[in-house]
Amino acid sequence: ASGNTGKQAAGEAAAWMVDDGSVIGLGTGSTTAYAIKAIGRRIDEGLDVLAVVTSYQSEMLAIEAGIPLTTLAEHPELDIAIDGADQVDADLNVIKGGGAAHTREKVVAFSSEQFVVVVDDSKMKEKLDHFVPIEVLPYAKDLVMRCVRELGGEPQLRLASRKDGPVITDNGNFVIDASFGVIENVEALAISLSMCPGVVEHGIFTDVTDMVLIGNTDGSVTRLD
Ligand code: DER
Repeated sequence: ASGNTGKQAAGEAAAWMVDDGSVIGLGTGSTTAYAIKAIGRRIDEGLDVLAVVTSYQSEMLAIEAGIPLTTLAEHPELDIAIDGADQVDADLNVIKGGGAAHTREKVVAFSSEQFVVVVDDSKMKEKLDHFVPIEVLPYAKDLVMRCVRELGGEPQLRLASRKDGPVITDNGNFVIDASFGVIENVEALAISLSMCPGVVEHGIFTDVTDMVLIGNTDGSVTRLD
C-alpha cells in the first residue's frame, strides 16, 4: 500500500547506517520493522552486529530476522539506535509512544551515540500537536490525570482493543494519552510531565534525536539533521 512506501524507504535507509561490528538499539513499530528486516538481510550477507531491543514486538521481529541479541546490562553504551515516531517537528523534537513502548525506547535512545528516527512524511509537523503518551504506575493513574488537566491537557486512559480493560505495557503499567493541542513550549511541557508523581515516562523526546529519515510516498528519503 502506498502508505507503507515511505515507512519502508525510511526504515531500509536506516539499516544502511549500521556499521559492521556495532551494537545497536532497535525501536518499536511498523517503520522500525522495515529497518529490522533490512538489517537481517545485511546479516545474511555478513554484517556483524548485536542488538538491544525495546519491546516484545521488536524482540520477536529481531529473532525472526536472525539478529543476535544482547542487553543494556552487557552493552550500556550503544553505537546507534533506530526508532519510529508519532510526530516530528523541524527542530527534531519528537513525540513517541503510539506503540506504548516509549519508556524503554527513551532509555535506549539516550544510551546511544547516535539516535536515528525513521518516519514517513505524514509524521512531520511544523508545531507538535499529537497527543502525548504517558506510561504511568496504575496506582497513580488518577493523580496523573489530575496533573495533566492542571497542565491544560485532556487525559484518556488507553484501553486495549483485543483485551478487556486498559493497555498494559511491557513494564506492567498503564498508558494515559494526553491531548494538549498545539504544544507551544515542548521542553517546558516535557519537564512538567516528568514532575507528575507516578509518571514512569512520557513520549516527548527532546535534545536526543540526531537525524530523522523521512520516507516520501515516491520512495525517496529526505534526511533531516
Ligand atoms: O511507540 C512508538 O514510539 C513507535 O515508534 C511508534 O509510535 C511509531 O509507530 P509506526 O512506525 O508504526 O508509525
